[in-house]
Amino acid sequence: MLADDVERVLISEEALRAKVRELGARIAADYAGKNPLVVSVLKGATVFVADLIRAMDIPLGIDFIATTSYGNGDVSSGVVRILMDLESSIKGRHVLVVEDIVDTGRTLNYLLKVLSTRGPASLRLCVLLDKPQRRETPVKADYVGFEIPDYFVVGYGLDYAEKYRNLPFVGVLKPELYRRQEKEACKP
Ligand code: PRP
Ligand code: 7HP
Repeated sequence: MLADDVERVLISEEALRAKVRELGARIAADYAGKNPLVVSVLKGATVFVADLIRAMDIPLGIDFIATTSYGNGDVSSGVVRILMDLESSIKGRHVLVVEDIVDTGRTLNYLLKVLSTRGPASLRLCVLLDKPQRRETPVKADYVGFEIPDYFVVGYGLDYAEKYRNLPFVGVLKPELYRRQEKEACKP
């Protein structure tokens, strides 16, 4: 089973469900009458955003943008790129960027800068997980699900080498597996 690779569950399915419901209600109240555009950052945020928008009982639009910086491993390459851009214009729209995690801050610092140049009516950020100890570049999220310590976590959209995104909880991988996978990832 996929869950056997996890050393311990950091955030349970129940805790995720409760937090998403609470965030969705708060965000919906803040955006009432504004028809926001929810921008989901691929791929990690997909599971979170699918649950979050169903907890927001207001009219909204959704669009997707893909960035990459981590490649296949656990250490950021440091170079952020947009791999796939939004379909819609954000000019004059109330934009809410939804992301799974802010770690060093490089991805979101870059992405928010790019989006802010496109003339949105407002631009806010919602992240499920925040690892403040790892921050290298400033990023201020308007909505945060959970602050977590400096563990490499998987599940609920988050991957290690593209695996584990479909775990229904957020957990810490078994260290031996992590090391083995790192070696495997380094094989030519
Ligand atoms: C992950 C995550 C964030 C970013 C956070 O994306 O989804 O976008 O890393 O790290 P940072 O704060 O150090 O920049 P990744 O590039 O691994 O792509 P993915 O969402 O497709 O997994
Ligand atoms: C990116 C990322 N992906 C999965 N797990 C983590 O802990 C991560 N931090 N930054």
